Amino acid sequence: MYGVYLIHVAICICFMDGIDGQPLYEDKCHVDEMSRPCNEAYSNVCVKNNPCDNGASCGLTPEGYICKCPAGWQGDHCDEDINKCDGNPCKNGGTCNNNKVAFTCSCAVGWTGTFCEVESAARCPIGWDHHGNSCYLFSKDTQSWNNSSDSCASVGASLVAIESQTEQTFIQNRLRHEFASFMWWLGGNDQFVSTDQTWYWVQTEQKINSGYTDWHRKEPDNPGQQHCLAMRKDFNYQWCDDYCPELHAYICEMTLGDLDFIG
Ligand SMILES: [Ca+2]
Ligand SMILES: [Ca+2]
Repeated sequence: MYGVYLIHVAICICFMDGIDGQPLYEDKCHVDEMSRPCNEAYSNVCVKNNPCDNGASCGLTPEGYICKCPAGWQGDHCDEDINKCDGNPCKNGGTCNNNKVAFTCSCAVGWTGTFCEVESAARCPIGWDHHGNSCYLFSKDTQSWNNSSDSCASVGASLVAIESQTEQTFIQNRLRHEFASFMWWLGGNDQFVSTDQTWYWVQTEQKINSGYTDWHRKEPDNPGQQHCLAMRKDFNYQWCDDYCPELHAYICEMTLGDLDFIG
């Protein structure tokens, strides 16, 4: 029996070599004429009563067996799931999902790639126009300024704030070529912050006359009465004040950073 034991030990060390990158049994031991006892031991320990979970390799050792774990698993029996999301490998606000073999990243809008490290082109919702860092919706209906503002808010936007010549030019071109409405509400109001008739963009809460403006030369012409900002076709879509209850078309704007709801 002693002799058999020694043979067993020698061959089973051979199996240990096997689990370090080599096929377990065949390559290392099939030429060994004394391999049969170990072959039987392997069959009993690693095949009939396989102690290794999750597809791990099983090998014999002088002390018994050893499991070599596949990626994503750890522990003596490879039954402990390694948290692949430790330290959050997902960048730019991505969410890590700890799957069985590896992790995956659910990327925030505007990012893609395994680690959300690649910037992707953000998209505007269908029916909206993209310009610069914003999406624009040109209404097909007419409403009061307040209801127009509510309509924009209901789709996650606000009445447009025109803050540069390029934005004004973009909107003018769209209105000239594709829309018939005579007047359009913009997101300006001179009763928004206080009643002192200072014009503000409601979207940004910035003073309109401190930044870019494109007032028509005769406007605003009714301070104290016309509290809402609009653009008129016969003014070449320059700006004017108007009575807020008037029914006009309107333009909604949302910035691409607000597009959280688009997957
Ligand atoms: Ca804007
Ligand atoms: Ca006016």
